[in-house]
Amino acid sequence: MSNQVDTPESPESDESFQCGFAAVIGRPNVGKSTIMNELLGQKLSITSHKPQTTRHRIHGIHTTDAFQIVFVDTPGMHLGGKKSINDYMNRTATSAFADVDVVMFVVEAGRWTEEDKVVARKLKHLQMPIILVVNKIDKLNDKTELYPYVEQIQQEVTFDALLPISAYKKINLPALETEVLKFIPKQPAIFPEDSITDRSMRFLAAEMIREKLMRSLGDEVPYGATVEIEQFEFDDEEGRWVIHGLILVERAGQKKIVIGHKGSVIKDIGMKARKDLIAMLDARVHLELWVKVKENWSDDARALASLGYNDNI
Ligand SMILES: Nc1nc2c(ncn2[C@@H]2O[C@H](COP(=O)(O)OP(=O)(O)OP(=O)(O)O)[C@@H](O)[C@H]2O)c(=O)[nH]1
Ligand SMILES: [Mg+2]
Repeated sequence: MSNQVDTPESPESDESFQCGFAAVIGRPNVGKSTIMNELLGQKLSITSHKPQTTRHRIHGIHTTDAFQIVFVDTPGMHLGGKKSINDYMNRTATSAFADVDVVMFVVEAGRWTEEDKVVARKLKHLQMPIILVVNKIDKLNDKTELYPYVEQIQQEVTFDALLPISAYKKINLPALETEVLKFIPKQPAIFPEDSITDRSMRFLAAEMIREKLMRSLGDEVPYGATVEIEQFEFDDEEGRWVIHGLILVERAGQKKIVIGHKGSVIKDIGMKARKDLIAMLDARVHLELWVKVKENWSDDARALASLGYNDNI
């Protein structure tokens, strides 16, 4: 990572070394995953302009010679959805702050919604410190609007620090890191120096494909889609990764949309996903995608578990 400095001492031998967990919590679409990626200095968690992009908890590990922060990106807590997958996502987000050292409560500058209030209520009885991260300040024309906005939030949740930022315009990100570090205990690193996440390459590959579905398709279809990696192997002879991804949708009509006219949509999704996979694996990639209908997968607890929507991960 860019700010890593070579030092003869291993991080573990340094008594001032800090290591701990920081959960990134908030309603959908406030920019949680974008913030985590920016703090990590690399793209790990998928993002899109649609709410409910992140469906799983994912650790992003940032290690330097002075600290190791494990960011815990979470699905946006939301109201409205009544399916098993909505329960899974809300449960995953709520359980994410059980064992962390600090919570980053992310809100969107100028917008305080019913869903934000739900998150605030969940944070109210927490023992651990809370940093209120007001993201997307680049969207505010008049910065003085921040004062009444923060005052309104203050009535519903007590926080230990406040930081206005823009993940998109990279404003105040080093200050946010400094703020997080104030709450990270002194202890040796938990994960090896070169670990980036707790998730497998296979999981990240499925997520990259799902990101393209979120970004390329209209408003409804992405919510009925999930991705399973059926093959993930390195072909020594060809010197490339062979990845087979199965896109599951809930209805025949959705399958038609994902495939597109003469396969144009799925081809575009495949091209974009392949580009990300090449960057992630730093090798050539042969990607094949299929689409299959699996009715009601998002509201069927057993189907969800078999598709990796698993509380124990
Ligand atoms: N203008 C602006 N847009 C931002 C900023 N940060 C994130 N975004 C955009 O906001 C949208 C949502 O970002 P995500 O990072 O996917 O949001 P999230 O909170 O992880 O959303 P869920 O995973 O659905 O809970 C994307 O289109 C981002 O590019 C910011 O600082 N300014
Ligand atoms: Mg997200």
